[in-house]
Amino acid sequence: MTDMNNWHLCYIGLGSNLEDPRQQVSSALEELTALPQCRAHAHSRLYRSDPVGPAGQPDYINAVACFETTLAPLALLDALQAIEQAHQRVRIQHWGPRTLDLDLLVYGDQIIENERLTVPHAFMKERSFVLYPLAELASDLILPDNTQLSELLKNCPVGTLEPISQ
Ligand code: ROI
Repeated sequence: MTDMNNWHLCYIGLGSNLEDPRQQVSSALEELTALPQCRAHAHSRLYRSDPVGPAGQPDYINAVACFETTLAPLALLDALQAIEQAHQRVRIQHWGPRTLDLDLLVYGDQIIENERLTVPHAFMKERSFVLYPLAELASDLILPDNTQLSELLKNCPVGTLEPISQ
């Protein structure tokens, strides 16, 4: 389904900790720019982050991308999942290691809750590996529930998160 006259500003979180994570995230960033009905704006630096979830898995590489799209939310989700599949996504256990995760964090000012999609993303408010890259792109972002990104950052220590690219 499309909405050709309406461009929606979106933020996508990228994460990988398997199969050359840096390369996974870099090439996914390029693939996002090539999606139909999307115009890419910017992406954050790449970050190295300690895993959230079961211990003993490799470190993650994370980033956030920003673009506009005329794709409806579920059509965008399909497109993101097609990219994940193309990376032969492996997800062995819940909250375990994965080849590539693409999370729709924010879709304009919409609040979406259905069986496939929760937007804004359910855990983004407490995850440094989402909030700090996001703040690079939109430090004054206000979520649809009126939460300010700057307030979320105050409650979310940067910890060991570190940028690894310019
Ligand atoms: N941990 C980090 N650091 N980065 C991620 O992208 C990430 N993604 C996940 C879980 C398994 C929750 N942990 C993560 O899905």
